[in-house]
Amino acid sequence: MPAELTDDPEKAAHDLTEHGYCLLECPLEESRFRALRDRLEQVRSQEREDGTGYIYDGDNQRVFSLLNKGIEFEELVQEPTVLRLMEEVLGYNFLLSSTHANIAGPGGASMYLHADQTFCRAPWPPYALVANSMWMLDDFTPDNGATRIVPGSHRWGRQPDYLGGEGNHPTVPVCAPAGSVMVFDGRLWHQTGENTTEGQYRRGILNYYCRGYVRQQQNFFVGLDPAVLDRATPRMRRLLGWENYLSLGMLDGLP
Ligand SMILES: O=C(O)CCC(=O)C(=O)O
Repeated sequence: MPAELTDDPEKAAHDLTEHGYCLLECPLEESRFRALRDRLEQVRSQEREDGTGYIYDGDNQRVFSLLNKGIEFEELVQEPTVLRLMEEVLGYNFLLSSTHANIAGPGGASMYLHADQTFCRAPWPPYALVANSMWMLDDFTPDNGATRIVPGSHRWGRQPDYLGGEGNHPTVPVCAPAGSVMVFDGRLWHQTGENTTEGQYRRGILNYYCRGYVRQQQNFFVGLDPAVLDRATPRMRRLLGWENYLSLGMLDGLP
């Protein structure tokens, strides 16, 4: 029985432990969701037009460093329902690791099967080091490149054995209406699906988090627009890594 779309945080937390992922009904008001989608669309098409767009595997596109590209994205990485789930998985003072969009374009190829914590060599500890959230800005369907997963793989404690053929392990698509959020354990094997449609773009935003002692994917200390830091809430500063984690991240000793 796969995870079911829910607005109940306890059911979501249960699915996340049991299945390695859960599906939340859109926690945003309609107007906020529309503003988010519109802003991503503006950035996506602007980067395509001015030649800075990262286009790959056919007509797929990544839009990196979203925090520097719109206030809507700052709010999104702090969405409380998702943060509560992240805290359950990643514990005290977890961090934002990166935020970017992945758009599966018509004819776009699938991504290789992977888990998000493959930076850590096996054997993995019996808990997740990272966790991800996929904000679905369009309906995710089997045809337009919905994220595909290997159910139960978060319990296997390792990445796919590519030489042993596990890169082709059977997967299932995670389908849900636009606005839904899939939160998933960093050990879950997954990939972007192939987009076999003629004209549909599958837009998703990946807000990725890590334990407080794991290196972030994005280097906010070097690359963050200073204006974002100037207006950052205490919670945002903590997510970005501006606060210490126990004895890590000290300045002149502990605060
Ligand atoms: O776009 C997706 O469905 C998944 C993307 C992904 O797995 C990744 O960027 O690591």
